[in-house]
Amino acid sequence: MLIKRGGEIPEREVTPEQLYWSRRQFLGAAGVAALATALPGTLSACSVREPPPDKLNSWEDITTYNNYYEFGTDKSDPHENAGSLRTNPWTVAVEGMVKKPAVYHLEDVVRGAAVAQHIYRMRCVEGWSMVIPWMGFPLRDFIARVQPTSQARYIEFTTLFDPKQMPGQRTNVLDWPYTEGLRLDEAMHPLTLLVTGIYGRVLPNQNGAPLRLVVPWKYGFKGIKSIVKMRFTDTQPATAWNKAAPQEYGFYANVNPTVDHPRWSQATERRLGEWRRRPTLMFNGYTEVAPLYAGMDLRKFY
Ligand SMILES: Nc1nc2c(c(=O)[nH]1)N[C@H]1C(S)=C(S)[C@@H](COP(=O)(O)O)O[C@H]1N2
Ligand SMILES: [Mo]
Repeated sequence: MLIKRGGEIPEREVTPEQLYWSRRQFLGAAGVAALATALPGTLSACSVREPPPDKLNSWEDITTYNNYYEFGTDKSDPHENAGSLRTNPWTVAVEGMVKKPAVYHLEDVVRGAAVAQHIYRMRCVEGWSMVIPWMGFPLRDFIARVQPTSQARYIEFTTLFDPKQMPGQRTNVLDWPYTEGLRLDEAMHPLTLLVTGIYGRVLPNQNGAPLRLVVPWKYGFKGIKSIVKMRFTDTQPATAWNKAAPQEYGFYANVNPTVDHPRWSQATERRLGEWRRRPTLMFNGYTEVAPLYAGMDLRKFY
């Protein structure tokens, strides 16, 4: 629960982002850190970074305009339907080419992790984008704990499969369970996060509670939600969207304004809350990842 302090607006009267900014303003970084330690759930630390160049999207935008096909295919469906997901208790199975394979309790995955705020631009292949203050920690820290063997080259991630909790899984809109994959060096990049929260709050179910992936230089669909398994392998894993429409969704899915999706140009995007389209940036602006793809033809490896 949030701590009430004298002189502050009661929590129920403000939106989370107003609360967030007012607390930042009045409490300063030390106060925000103290607040973070008082929050429930998985948040264990908080650091405040430089203000982002772009305005943050609102809590409302971030939590009501979602893609999460396990809860329906409309943008409003996850917000309406994801309440049926039980996120506690939760386990993550680590399998394959690792020295420490195990079924880890979520508390174990997050315990000791450097959970901090990371403000990232996010872009969906459908042509919309948002700026989101994620709470999470580098995936590489968890990878270091489970110790991949020298043969491991990829990680396959899997979302929960439970049609009782996930009504979309009673339809065949995708081949369930949803899976995604990263090359190990992409997974080890410091920008790649395991995320547990937004705006200093526990992640809402529709955004992938209790644990999801965020890879800001790739299209949104790589950011698999509600992860129950990570399998280390030497073979490029199949991914849900690649299986559904291989000519539309490749394994790499790097944000690239010069390579169009067959149905949507990738040259520009519409930031939620804005009307004029803005140009899409190579790697979504995260050009420090370019060395990961040195020498690769990104038209072929889309
Ligand atoms: N399990 C699962 N993960 C998923 C999806 C999904 O349908 N199922 N949709 C993806 C797509 S297409 C996008 S754009 C992002 C959206 O994340 P957000 O709703 O938190 O913005 O989640 C991705 N992760
Ligand atoms: Mo997406």
